[in-house]
Amino acid sequence: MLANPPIVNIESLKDTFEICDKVVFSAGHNQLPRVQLTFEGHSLELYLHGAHITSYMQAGEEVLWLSESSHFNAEKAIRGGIPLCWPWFGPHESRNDRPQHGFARASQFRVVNTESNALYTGIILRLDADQAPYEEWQGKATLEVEIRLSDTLWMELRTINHSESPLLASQAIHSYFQVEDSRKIAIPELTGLKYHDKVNDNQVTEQKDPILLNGEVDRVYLNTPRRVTLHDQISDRCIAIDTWGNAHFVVWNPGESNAKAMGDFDDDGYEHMVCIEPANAQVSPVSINPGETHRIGQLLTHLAIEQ
Ligand code: TA6
Repeated sequence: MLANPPIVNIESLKDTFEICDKVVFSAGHNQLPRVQLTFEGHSLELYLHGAHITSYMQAGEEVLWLSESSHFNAEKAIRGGIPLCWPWFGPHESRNDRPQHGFARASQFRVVNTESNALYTGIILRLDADQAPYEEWQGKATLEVEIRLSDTLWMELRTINHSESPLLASQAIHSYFQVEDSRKIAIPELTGLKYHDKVNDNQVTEQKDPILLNGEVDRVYLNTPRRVTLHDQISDRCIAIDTWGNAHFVVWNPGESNAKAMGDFDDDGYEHMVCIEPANAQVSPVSINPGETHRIGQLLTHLAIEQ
């Protein structure tokens, strides 16, 4: 949590950034500031807390999984939806007094711009460099998040290095996808790729057969293609995840015992979700030169199933 998160006045957000019924601000769970975007028959909900997307309804169908046990408090990340892991992914490399997955997902972003046009409804949010809660990150980097809703969901994380020296950062767009049964999904593009298996001492392993989520799965795939697809073999829905600026995809499902052990994770939630995350994991962080901007992003597209 930030040392002193900026106080947000929803009325002033409405006055400055609201756009008819396309971009609407309100008090969400626990009075956290919430934004709802709509574009034709599609809608999206996000919180300024973590610039965290909590719902993406594509033609009326929810694409993301959100835990009903999520805390929705200023100290913790919301469980589910699309948490943003920044400016590091995973445990901090040297400090055990730093939170897992960085500080952006438990920080309050400010709105920079909102947009409604014939192609999309969009919003840009920013976590300013002086908001960093840790001295080693004070004034170093800004995180700008842009989200565009149409019949797809386009989003990009931009890291701007304000410092005088190269900035090492790892990050992930930690999307929780909703599925009918996590044991009945396919991500065909992963077959044949090597991955770090975090459930087996980070051993580099090859994905010989189609992925099977049966128990805890926590993998950092290497040399990944720009697109992977998530096939729900029960509902027949297929989501394409097109990405840029990432060297890896992370695939995670906690399995039954880990889900039960997490207070903010529904006990049976593991049966209905899979995380597929474009990432730059710590195995190879990005180096951003002074004054430069690094971009990582994803485009989620609902693919009609070929009959
Ligand atoms: O992305 C996979 C992962 O790094 C797992 O190791 C697991 O820790 C997951 O993220 C969730 O982390 P969180 O801090 O949100 O509980």
